[in-house]
Amino acid sequence: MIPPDHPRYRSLMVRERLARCAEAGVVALEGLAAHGRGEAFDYLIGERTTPSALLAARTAAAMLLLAENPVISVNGNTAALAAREIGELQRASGAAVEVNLFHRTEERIRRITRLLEEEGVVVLSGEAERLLPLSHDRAWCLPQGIGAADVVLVPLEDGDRCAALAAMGKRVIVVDLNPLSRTARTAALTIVDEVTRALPHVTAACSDLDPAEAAALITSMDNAYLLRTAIDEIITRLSHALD
Ligand code: PTJ
Repeated sequence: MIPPDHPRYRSLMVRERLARCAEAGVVALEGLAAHGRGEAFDYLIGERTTPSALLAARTAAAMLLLAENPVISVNGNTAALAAREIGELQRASGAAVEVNLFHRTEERIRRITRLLEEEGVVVLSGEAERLLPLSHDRAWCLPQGIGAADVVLVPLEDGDRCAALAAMGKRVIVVDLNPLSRTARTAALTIVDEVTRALPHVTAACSDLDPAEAAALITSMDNAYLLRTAIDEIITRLSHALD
């Protein structure tokens, strides 16, 4: 039992949830290691949404709203951490939701789908096909989902699928706490923020952006600037660490 007055209560509760979801076959064991890397970067950015991450979240909303076929791609970690937030974003943006896994088994797809549906997410179903030029199982996706998407939001992604999607002409938005990752540098837009903090900002912006602001955000989008700003935040925090 984790005492609520523990200074790292929230972080410990999140770890406990992920451990339970790993036992239930939703989160891959490798997903626990991926979470640890995310935690380390979150510590470095101060466990808060930075102004540049907020700008990225609003730009992501603009991209989703102006897309013809937006799709949110969900893996085990994202489902375990943010099923409710995915449902809220789906309702605000009109995006389709598809489960796409690195450590893919039909059983995990079923369990993750059930977890998402319990939180009100409408999950695409159908016959997946090997549509992406990748040697691993993230290549499997639905022709009417990621296959037909023009904009794909992928929280906690690994870089090569991001590159494959971009090479197919799709605009990829990622949520990744690591501004140095290949994924972050390959995406059209990177939100350097923790997924449960980032998604509600995207959802809120879907409701309050007017068309002129949405168009302006897309015109001025600059992923290199967003990544540089995130790295500058980390450098500033580190340089004041012992003040
Ligand atoms: O469920 P599966 O089978 O699709 O597998 C999912 C994992 C996460 C195991 C798989 O996609 C993977 O190995 O991912 P990577 O390559 O480790 O990348 C995950 C990225 O997400 C890392 O750069 C982490 O820093 C980042 N990350 C981890 N937790 C969070 C996060 N970013 C935002 N919010 C988090 N909570």
